[in-house]
Amino acid sequence: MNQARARAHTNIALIKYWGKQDKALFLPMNSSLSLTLDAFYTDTKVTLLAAGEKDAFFLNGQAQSCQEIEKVGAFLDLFRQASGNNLPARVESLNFVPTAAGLASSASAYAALAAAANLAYETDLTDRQLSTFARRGSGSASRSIFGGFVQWNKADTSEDSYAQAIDPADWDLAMVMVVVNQASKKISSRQGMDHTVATSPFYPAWVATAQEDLIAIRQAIQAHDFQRLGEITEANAMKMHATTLSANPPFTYFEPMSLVAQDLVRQLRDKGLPAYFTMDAGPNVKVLCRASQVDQVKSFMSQAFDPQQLITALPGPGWRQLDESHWQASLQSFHLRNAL
Ligand code: 2P0
Repeated sequence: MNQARARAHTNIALIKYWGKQDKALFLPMNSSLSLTLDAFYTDTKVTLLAAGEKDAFFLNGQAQSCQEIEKVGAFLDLFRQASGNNLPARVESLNFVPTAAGLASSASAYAALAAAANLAYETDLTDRQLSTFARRGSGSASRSIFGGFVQWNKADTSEDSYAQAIDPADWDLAMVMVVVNQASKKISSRQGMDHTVATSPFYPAWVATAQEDLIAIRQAIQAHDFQRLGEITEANAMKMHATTLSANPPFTYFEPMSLVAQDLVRQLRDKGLPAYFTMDAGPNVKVLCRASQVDQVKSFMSQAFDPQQLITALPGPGWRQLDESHWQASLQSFHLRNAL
């Protein structure tokens, strides 16, 4: 029986992926760059079934709907085609991305599924190829194959649009998630980016300048220049959000408390503490700061946010294989966490 398990961590983009040039292949309009985080991850087990059985999908111990099984099945088809092994599979996933964190889990979910499927179907992909497969589930999943700072390249062909590790990010960095609202977003990132590409007159400027931002942030990372890293991160996020405000009809992911969090981060800087924010397709604010200053950042943000709304994450690793004893430990800790 072919069976494999893998873990992949989530990531937050500092240079955002925002818009697709090919929706079917998930080819992005611009290259992006992210930081993989240690605190949030997905563990996935893929077990090949006998011919004639049907794909099955369990998320957090719950059997999923036909629609979800079809989505996972379509993703597994990539591995079935590549391996020539057409057997169906049972997929079990445990999401250690707490709902309370209000973070999307599609990046870690598809990266873990791709990594486990690659082992179970014996596709023998390199990590670079694996990132192109993960991308076909969700664009940002391409980046979760790797740890630290990761770049995902824009390209015109599927095999060339891969992610690659840039820097292990082992230099006094952290992210504090400010959970403004944990409800799921009204406009998904997929809908939001498509609508923006189609209607915002600012969109061409986004594409043109994202490349400049990418080059500049690569230099800041290489020089371990935290201030530049933060400035580029914050400006790039605001530029992405400006394209939503200029879409037709316009929309925004900002909520009143998102603006409060942004303002507190600016005040921190005015006080001489380097901290910068970014936001994705939702209202939560992620504060990039020095790991050694997390306590000060949290204490300052606690003027407006409860302690449980402030979650710390450090740079995290790329995907890794889990053995059955790890999987069992993972199941136990999942149930323990949810029993509390
Ligand atoms: C990012 N986001 O670079 C950007 C910034 C949200 C805002 O990647 O349609 O779930 O599945 O490729 O990867 C979230 O979008 O979108 C995302 P699909 P995905 O992190």
